Amino acid sequence: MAILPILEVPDPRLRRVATPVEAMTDALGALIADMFETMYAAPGIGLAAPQVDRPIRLLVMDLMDGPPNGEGRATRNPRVFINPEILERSAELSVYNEGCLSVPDQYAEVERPARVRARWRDEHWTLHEAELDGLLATCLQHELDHLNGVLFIDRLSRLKREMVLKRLQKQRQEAARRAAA
Ligand code: K1U
Ligand code: ZN
Repeated sequence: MAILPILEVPDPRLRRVATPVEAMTDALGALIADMFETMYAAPGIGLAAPQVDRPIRLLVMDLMDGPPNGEGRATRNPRVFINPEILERSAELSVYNEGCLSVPDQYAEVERPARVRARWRDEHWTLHEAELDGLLATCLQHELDHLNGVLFIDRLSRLKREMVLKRLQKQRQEAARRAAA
């Protein structure tokens, strides 16, 4: 297993539209394992294959909403989505303060449909169809955007997007200054 480098804005590779996955293979299984290791190390709750420079329609997620362990704490609940599609979106919207591993340490409120009906395959190539809500719906929409070359900052007003990118630039400059000192 390996931790993969995560592409960051403004890398043009984040803007590619990803291609469908044809079949489950050993190589795909190895990529899924690497993506989970990368996501947990970041840390994050989701990761799309284009973020690690694999422009295919695959994403992984873990909202740590598994059954509580003996101490009553949340446990890992890894989920794999291959070729995910959104079939229906609710008219009702919800707002979540989203982050993105490709826009490091920047958070902003994004409005999206509160519920979606989605279809996807898992790592056993089993087909699923379900209505999702809450953070699962928000995170799936965020990750599916990555498969279409869209970032959460594209869904902000121009003013808010510029503020986020300016903050990121400042943070990068400070990190470079500290590294040079
Ligand atoms: O796609 C990504 O870049 C991952 C992103 C997923 C996401 C977060 C919030 C709303 C929608 C989608 C992240 O995981 S950002 C980091 C984050 O949210 C987090 C990190 C540590 C603990 C808990 C959350
Ligand atoms: Zn993201």
